[in-house]
Amino acid sequence: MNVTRERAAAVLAGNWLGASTVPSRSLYPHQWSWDSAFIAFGLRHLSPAHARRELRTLFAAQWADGRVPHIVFDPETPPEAYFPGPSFWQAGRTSGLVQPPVHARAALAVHEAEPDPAFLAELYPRLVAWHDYLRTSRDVGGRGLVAIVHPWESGMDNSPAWDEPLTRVPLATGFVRRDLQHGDAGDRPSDEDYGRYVRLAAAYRDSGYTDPGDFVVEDPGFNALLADAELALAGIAEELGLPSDTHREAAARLEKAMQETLWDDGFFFARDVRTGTLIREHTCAGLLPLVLPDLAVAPALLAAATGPRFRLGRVHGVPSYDLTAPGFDPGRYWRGPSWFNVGWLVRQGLLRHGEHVLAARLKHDLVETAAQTGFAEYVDPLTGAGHGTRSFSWTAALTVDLLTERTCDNRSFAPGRGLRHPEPPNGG
Ligand code: 2M8
Repeated sequence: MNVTRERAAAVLAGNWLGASTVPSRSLYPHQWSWDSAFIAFGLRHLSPAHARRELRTLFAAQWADGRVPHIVFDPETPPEAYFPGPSFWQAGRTSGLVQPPVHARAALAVHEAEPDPAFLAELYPRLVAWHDYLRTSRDVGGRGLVAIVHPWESGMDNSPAWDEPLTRVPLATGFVRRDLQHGDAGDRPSDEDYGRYVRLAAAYRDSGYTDPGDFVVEDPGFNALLADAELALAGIAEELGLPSDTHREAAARLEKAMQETLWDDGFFFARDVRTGTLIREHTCAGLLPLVLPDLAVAPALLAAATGPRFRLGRVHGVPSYDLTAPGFDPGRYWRGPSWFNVGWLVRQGLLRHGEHVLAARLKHDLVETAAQTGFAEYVDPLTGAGHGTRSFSWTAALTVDLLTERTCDNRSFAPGRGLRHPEPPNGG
């Protein structure tokens, strides 16, 4: 097996908790929602049973209202290992926020690696309920788009696009950040941002996780991934011999609403629902609609991706923020560095729009950079230097996916190192 693929597989084995994978043993010692989906894309090539187990564990924590929580806490990890932990959320063993819905695409991909209709049949109604929750409870703006109610829900926590809506949120004090014990402060969100995140999450919690509150934003990344997830759900329905039209129609409606509401001046921007205005920051979320194969504005969006703001193909990965903006910071979290999940998604988009040369260049860069940085959480787009934590699960998993073409190699996945349940029961 390729050495990089072997090293990536070892990272995943080391981060396997027994029924799911932690994004990082140190910085993120629980299960995260969209991380698990990206992890499943890699695990499916190494052990489809573990990939199925990863997604089943996440969906076992789904709420009755259909939401899939953004964190599922590991009961055996000490409470002080991560803040905010279960006692903050007061929601049993989960948080009450969500993350981008990449799970249907992951479930279909796992099935493609090793067909398992029973797995698809089990997940399908759960995925439908998840998407229904988003489409109904989260259409706060009433325009057919999903709104996020906390920066953490975007998965791009401290994106500069959230600065303006966050000014309405007062700062919380009196809590202890745990992340700074594991990460360089210059790579992480500022104390001020963190104070607002905590205040906002506490207010949502105190409303019983129902009142959207002060931060209500329609994010192009989140909505594009939901539209893509509806297309994946159509694929799952077809595999199960069920009608798929409703899912394709849902995807088309989302795409149309995004086009009418969030597209302006050659780019997709987030919309602040509370003020009704577009937030004119060019972030990588605005490139994610490229994953949609029928996107009418794809040529213009590709021009934005390869233009001076993102310089796709001429920098490392896909910068999380406009390279020409005064606030661009190559090392700080979602304010400039390139993240591997975004690069992997944009590559999918390039392939869907026939940009094979650029897709190949991006793939080569992602794999090389992941290997050279020890599977860093994110990298400086200008130098390729690693930032954040290392041995980061989705970096490793997506590297495995990029290095594998539809094969499964069970021998290459060998979790060990004090794991509680190394093998999934009943074949996962
Ligand atoms: C980061 O978010 C968490 C909060 O959810 C944090 O900063 O503590 C983000 O990069 C998010 O996208 C990711 O899912 C999570 C775990 O990797 O870390």
